[in-house]
Amino acid sequence: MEMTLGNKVVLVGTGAVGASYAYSLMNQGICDELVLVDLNEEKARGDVMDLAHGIVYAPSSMRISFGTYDDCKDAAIVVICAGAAQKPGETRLDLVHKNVKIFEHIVNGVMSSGFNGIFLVATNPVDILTYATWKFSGLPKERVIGSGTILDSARFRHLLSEELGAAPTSVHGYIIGEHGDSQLAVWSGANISGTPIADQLSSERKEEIAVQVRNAAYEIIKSKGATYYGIAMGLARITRAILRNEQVVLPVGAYLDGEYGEHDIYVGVPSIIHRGGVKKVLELPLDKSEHEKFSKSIQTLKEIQQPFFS
Ligand code: 6V0
Repeated sequence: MEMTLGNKVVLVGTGAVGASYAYSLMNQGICDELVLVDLNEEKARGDVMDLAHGIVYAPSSMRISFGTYDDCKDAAIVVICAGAAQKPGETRLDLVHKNVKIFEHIVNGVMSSGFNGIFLVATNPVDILTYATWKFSGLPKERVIGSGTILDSARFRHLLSEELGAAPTSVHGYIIGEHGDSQLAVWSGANISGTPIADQLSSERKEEIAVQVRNAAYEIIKSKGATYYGIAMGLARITRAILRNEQVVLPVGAYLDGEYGEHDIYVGVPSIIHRGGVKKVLELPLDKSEHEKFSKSIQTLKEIQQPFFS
């Protein structure tokens, strides 16, 4: 059966991340119709009202309503930001038990509607939960996408932009691997206008930047309890790339089926995004140490994933 087109988005989970994502969609005029679903009906209904009052000042109109899983039937994208959030001191991987259970319920609910679009997953641990969404949904791997390292790569580019005094859009570099502690910065490919960045920074400075990227979430959570604006913009960027068939390269959580010599795992890697989801996973020419770190990151994820999906 042909996948669902159109540009209706259903958001499951209107907590801090979900509500910020909805706000970004509205501000950027990305879709015509947005439906909010949450276990906490009252909160979602409040968000619908609050957001609806902003539409008159948005770049284009957007129908926004409260809904249920039945509304996913003709949705182009279902975005999942629902679940338990990371508590101070808790790693993203600590969340796995709670959230796999929640996801089984949500994905089954969405699929029962007859949904035949694209899933976009943000809930942590995002790599494992993207894999869980793929398994529970039975959809083709290209149509299940995780936020992967979209946020980590944005944090990396932000820090590099400050370091080099150039706009983050002109500074290119990727964080790949787990959206979590085993991620790595691909220094070998980081560049400003094609000029390698690695040569311009000392080893110590590079390590400091990579650590700052890795610890950003912990730092923000410590100061204000949660992180949401950065990821919301990242999710909106992926949504726009899908709905407008942009064929743009973004670091998302994509399924590896032989790329980088790895199999059966969702992980953050640069990928071409189009209307059908992930069009192609790009294989960065990693140096030896990067390759080792990437394999290690995948191993870390597999050890957590295997007990659930062996
Ligand atoms: P939050 O503010 O607690 O919101 C979670 C929402 O999920 C709440 O509104 C709940 O009512 C709702 N919810 C819980 N269970 C269900 C269910 N079964 N069905 C429907 N709704 C449900 O959390 P917050 O919005 O801060 O974070 C959401 C998730 O995003 C967490 O797992 C975070 O760790 C994760 N993040 C992911 C990032 C990424 O880069 N991928 C970045 C930041 C946060």
